[in-house]
Amino acid sequence: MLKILHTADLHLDENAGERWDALEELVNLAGREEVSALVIAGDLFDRESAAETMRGPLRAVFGGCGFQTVILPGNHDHQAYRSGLYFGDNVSVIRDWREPVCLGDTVFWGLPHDHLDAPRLAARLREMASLMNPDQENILLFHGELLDTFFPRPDLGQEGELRYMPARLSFFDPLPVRYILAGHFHSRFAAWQAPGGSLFIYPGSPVSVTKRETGRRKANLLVPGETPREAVLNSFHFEELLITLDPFAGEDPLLELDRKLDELHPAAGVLLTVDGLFDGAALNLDEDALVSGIKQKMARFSTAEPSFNFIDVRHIIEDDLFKKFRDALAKTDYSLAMKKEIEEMAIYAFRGVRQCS
Ligand SMILES: [Mn+2]
Repeated sequence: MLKILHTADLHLDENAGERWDALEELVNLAGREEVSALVIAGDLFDRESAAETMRGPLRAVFGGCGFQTVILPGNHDHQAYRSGLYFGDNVSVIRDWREPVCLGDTVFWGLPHDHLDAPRLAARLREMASLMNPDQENILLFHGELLDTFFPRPDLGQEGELRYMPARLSFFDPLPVRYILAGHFHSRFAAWQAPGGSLFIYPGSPVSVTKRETGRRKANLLVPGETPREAVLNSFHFEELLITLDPFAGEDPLLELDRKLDELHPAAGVLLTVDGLFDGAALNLDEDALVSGIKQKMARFSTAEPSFNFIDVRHIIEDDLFKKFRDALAKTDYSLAMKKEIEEMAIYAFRGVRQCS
């Protein structure tokens, strides 16, 4: 078998430069790892028109490589691969399920875009199995949904409600293949052993396309004889960050934010939510100053979308009645955690009283 780098769902788009950067990272990684093949298991392009404008520059990216790129059309980009189109030297497109791509003694089969329901897909795979020589190393490229395991629908990317190529792991049993290199599921790297022994692998998108695709992105590095390796990429990816302010913490929330931001990769797109309550008087910080402080800290990330749900409750903490309540609470035997919870409830209750009056 060959050494292979497997990815899918780049969704290249003229308006999303980070996806192009991810493609270049993958090509560089494939070169460094000296793979024989880069497999793109569907949705290289977000749509046909993106393929039209990007085919030119792509030729240069793929053309200079010492490996073969094997592309499977997906549900987003299947119209981009009309016969006769040139994607670069060393690029093969699987346009027909009966016509595999052979590299050395490895045979790459694929199911290009089709509208198959589950029974017809199972039948198609049985037909494909009859064309395969079990004495050869056969690898299947597949772009579609695996029904065996539950994925929340948004984890697929932007697919609406339609099921695309719905497969069960058992559908692949008739095929004499060791690996099923798949695409369509964006969220994360995931692999399953099919009952017949083949391994089904979703690498996850190599660059975040939607905000559901959080965390460092990966690709699948298949080294002959080894279990598939998760190659962690430096590509753009979303990260969710939640900071809940505590009105009695005493620490400047901007310091906590700094600490959490330091743990993120510089290419992260930060989805920050700051909620909770704070005592602006104790911190010498009003809501305006807190917002501009947060924005300043976030400036080092190219994509930062803060959501501000916090409230300065200094007027309540300084309220005489609230102070009396806190003193009384302090003298009780409640645990610290319970006292904190009661204090917070009391602040919310005091806010309600003030708003009503
Ligand atoms: Mn797809």
